[in-house]
Amino acid sequence: MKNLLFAIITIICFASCDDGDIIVTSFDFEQQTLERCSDFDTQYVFFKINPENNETIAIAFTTSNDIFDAGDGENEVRELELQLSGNDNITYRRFDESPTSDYFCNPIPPATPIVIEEFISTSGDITVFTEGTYADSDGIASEIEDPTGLIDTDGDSLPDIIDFDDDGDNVPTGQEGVVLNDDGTINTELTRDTDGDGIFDYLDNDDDNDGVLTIDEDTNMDLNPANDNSDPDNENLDDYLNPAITTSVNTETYRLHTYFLNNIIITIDTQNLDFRNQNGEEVIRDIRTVTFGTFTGAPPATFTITPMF
Ligand SMILES: [Ca+2]
Ligand SMILES: [Ca+2]
Ligand SMILES: [Ca+2]
Ligand SMILES: [Ca+2]
Repeated sequence: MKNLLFAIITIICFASCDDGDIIVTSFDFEQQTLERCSDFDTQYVFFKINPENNETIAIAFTTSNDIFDAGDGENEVRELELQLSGNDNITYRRFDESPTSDYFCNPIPPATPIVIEEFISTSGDITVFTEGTYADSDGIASEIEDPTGLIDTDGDSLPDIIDFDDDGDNVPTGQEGVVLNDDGTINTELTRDTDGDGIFDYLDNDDDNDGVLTIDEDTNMDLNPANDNSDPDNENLDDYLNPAITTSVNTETYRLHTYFLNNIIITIDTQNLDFRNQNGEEVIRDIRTVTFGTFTGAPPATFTITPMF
């Protein structure tokens, strides 16, 4: 990904200038932090403020895609190509004094500060790159759980690193007796293996090896086998951990799963911009691909899904 500044741009005057006049100006926001308004539905607004020159540049674009989701839970970079049009535009403004971020995050722009100069590009191509790190909340760090990121123990299409119920038995991994060493690796002595078959409970879909899958040892059928205790001699032992109880129901639904995208980085590239000033007399064209900015202020994104059984 290129990391160019935005941008030395040539103004070519029409009408108001003599033929052949070329004015070189600079929209230089390289040092400014990219900020974001979060109050809009499907329109995203990102902006930079240069308080020294009382100038700003903002991009607005609409997409039904959630740009804070890198994609399918496995690929950690996604490219989204969009085109500017109408209210989806890039606006450069110079003011009589520097605005604050409230200026952009208001559906109706405030009357002050006063706009002295404005250039808007309502055409051009933008590419939004979303990067991040997917993870679940099962207590095992992804690099420990599966450094390849490819293993899907229960075959529910969620890789183990984002699957909070790795064996698909409707008892979350975090409740299946995993014990970690100080370095985050799995303690093979203390991690629970109820039936002693060499498969830890969090990866074992028949934890007590009684021939009834844990997911089916759910007498009250609430998609939680960890609250069914029908053995009067072992009231504190869940049926799915009790080989003496083999009551079976037919469960064909996974419980709701949650995973996260952390360390989100949004990078916006632009190309083929075509700025016009208020009266349309000046045109600024920039066909190059340049980076509008990089945004790192997003909180982790949360995803919920019920995998197909
Ligand atoms: Ca899985
Ligand atoms: Ca997992
Ligand atoms: Ca299990
Ligand atoms: Ca049992």
